[in-house]
Amino acid sequence: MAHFRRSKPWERFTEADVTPEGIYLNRRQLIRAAGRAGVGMAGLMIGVGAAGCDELVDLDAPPAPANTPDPSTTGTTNNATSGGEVATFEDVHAALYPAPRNTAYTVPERPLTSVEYATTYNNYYEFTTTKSRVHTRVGDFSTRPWTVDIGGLVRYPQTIDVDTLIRVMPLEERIYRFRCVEAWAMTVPWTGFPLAALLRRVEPLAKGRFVRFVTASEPAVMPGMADSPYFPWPYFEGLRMDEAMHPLTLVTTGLYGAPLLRQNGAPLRLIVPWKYGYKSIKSIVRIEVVDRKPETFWNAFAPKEYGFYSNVDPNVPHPRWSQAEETLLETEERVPTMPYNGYGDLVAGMYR
Ligand SMILES: Nc1nc2c(c(=O)[nH]1)N[C@H]1C(S)=C(S)[C@@H](COP(=O)(O)O)O[C@H]1N2
Ligand SMILES: [Mo]
Repeated sequence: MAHFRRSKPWERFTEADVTPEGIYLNRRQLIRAAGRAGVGMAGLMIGVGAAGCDELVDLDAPPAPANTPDPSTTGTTNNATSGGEVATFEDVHAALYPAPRNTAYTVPERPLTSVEYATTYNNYYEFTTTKSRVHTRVGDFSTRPWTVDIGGLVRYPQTIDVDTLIRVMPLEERIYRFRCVEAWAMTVPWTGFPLAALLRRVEPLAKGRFVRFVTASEPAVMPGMADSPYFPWPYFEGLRMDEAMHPLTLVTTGLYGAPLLRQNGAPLRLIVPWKYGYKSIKSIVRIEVVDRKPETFWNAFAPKEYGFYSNVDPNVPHPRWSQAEETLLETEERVPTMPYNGYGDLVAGMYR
């Protein structure tokens, strides 16, 4: 990421560091949102003008697909504008979505799974093990304010406010296949940024060989934690450094052109599309660079059933069921499972 000023420390990753790389890509949305909300552009446009900002086009891009506003984000404000104007982060988010689509990542052979299915059929055991009920149980879980700790073996460990992060990182939209180990699959557009872009900013040290991730642990508002006390809470996951740095590995902030809903892992989750879905950890509060292969939630719980790498593989059955086929959510079509979930061209080289 040559455009990051790497000589400057992570401590600059603040409001004042909302630089063109984070903003100018989304300028048309910013302008639209400013018009809607009556927000002055001066503050939102901090930093713009320095680079690549000469084309004011496409002001009338189509609106985002319908999505339900997330009441957990209501009412909090931030200082995204200057001159006494205060935008809520909802305004800021409205300005960031939909993010520009990266057409390098599309799924031509499968239908998109509707937002209704993707937001009402969920795995999120902190809330319940019943997929169709997760979205009814997230009501007391607040995703603001929210900070993410990024540390371990990095040069610039940092605790960062999620809204600062979302504004600074280069958001884009990608359509990915998503394959749960339970043999259902969906295809949806995620919004996010490559984990590599974030890791480069904190500069992993040479001895950092793996990255571990931890989910929020709020038993008072996550009823599934008490319902299933035999799980090794909080949820935690890990990737090898090359997997973490792979361009497919997306820190995800949105789904279907809108901020993530809580049932999908708001405010921030991982998407690792060539691995079984449980690697795609939700509501991340900590990212840590470590020197040894970290333990993972599902491997700790059932080591014979869930490994660390968990790459999608039709030829390796789960001990209790086949992985040769999968069922597409919504259409219920049965299709053959693809090695690496169809991303073998891009990732198989990491496993030779
Ligand atoms: N913290 C946390 N992350 C999680 C899970 C979970 O239970 N808790 N479930 C995983 C599993 S098994 C899957 S298939 C996906 C489901 O993501 P979705 O509900 O957005 O489809 O989230 C993954 N991330
Ligand atoms: Mo899953």
